[in-house]
Amino acid sequence: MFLDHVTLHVEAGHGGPGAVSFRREKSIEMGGPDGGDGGVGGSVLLRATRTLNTLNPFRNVREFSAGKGAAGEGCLRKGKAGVDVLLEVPLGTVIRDAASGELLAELLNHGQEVCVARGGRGGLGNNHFKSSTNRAPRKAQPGEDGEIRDLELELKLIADVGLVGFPNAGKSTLVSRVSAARPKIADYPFTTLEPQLGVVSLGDFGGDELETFVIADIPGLIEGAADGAGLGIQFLRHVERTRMLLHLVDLSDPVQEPEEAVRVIEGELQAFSPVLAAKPRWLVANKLDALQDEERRARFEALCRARGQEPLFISGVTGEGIRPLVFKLGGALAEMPRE
Ligand SMILES: Nc1nc2c(ncn2[C@@H]2O[C@H](COP(=O)(O)OP(=O)(O)OP(=O)(O)O)[C@@H](O)[C@H]2O)c(=O)[nH]1
Ligand SMILES: [Mg+2]
Repeated sequence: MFLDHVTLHVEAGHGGPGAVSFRREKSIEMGGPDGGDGGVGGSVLLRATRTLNTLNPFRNVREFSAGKGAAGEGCLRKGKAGVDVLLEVPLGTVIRDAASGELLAELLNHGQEVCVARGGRGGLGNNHFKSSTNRAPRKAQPGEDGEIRDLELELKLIADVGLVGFPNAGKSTLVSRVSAARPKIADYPFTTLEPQLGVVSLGDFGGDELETFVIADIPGLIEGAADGAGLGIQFLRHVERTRMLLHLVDLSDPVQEPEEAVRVIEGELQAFSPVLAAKPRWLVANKLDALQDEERRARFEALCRARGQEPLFISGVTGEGIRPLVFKLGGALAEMPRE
């Protein structure tokens, strides 16, 4: 399974101590104070990146410490800042303080960054402590502690691909084939009552392991769903932010014609939101293994060609056509902008 929740321990770096030092010049045996300040400690930062879809990078390592600030030196030289720790997390990561539950950030955009543990300030060097009464202060500050905290990271996945279709079209079967998600599958309509997400890794299909996308399984739609028939269309909001839709058509259905399936689902999508209906949407014919009527295949092909789409045939049960579909999706998503 993929990791969508993790607790991390982060420690920012201690600030470096300020220096106690005095100027040395040829003519003066002991000049004024010139101790530089300590360097600031390194911070721990989280940055959202679109190249991740899970919190799996934190499976084994969950403790991170940033570098200490260096001590200040003579001649007013400031100590070097400690090295920051920058951790990459997927888009949709919600970050809370584990102790207080306080929401620290929700990282939604690529490159968005948040500092979760600030490095300690460097101590002031003795140069800051001279006064009219004390021209040779031997005092300098120690550096301050860096912040230390436990963080709760929770991933609210943003699906890339939404699955739509009639009940029983095989949406959940497909999701269980391509991801580690295990939605309930049964031969009656409305088996799926709540949206479920699965992470698809191209690595599982012989491709690049780092290439992943998220697929959303939602309940089936029927004619009149917009008016409340079946489970209605409210759950379509869960695929509103996806980048594209797959419309699964059961090609083995002896009653439902493919043209009809397309017309009904398109109508319901349109009724929910024209924006959703305008998203890129591919027709995918499922249950190829159980296809009785070869004429259906030809009609489905014609439907696809009329839309300028390559016909896609799969069987969620035998796995036929699934691997090419996954690669085709991966390739298309790589070209599509994210919101
Ligand atoms: N023969 C065959 N049966 C399939 C295939 N894919 C799914 N099924 C069967 O179709 C039935 C419905 O599958 P689900 O995956 O639950 O369908 P769904 O679209 O998620 O249905 P809802 O959740 O009710 O909307 C199950 O009995 C599956 O075993 C396929 O490729 N071939
Ligand atoms: Mg289902």
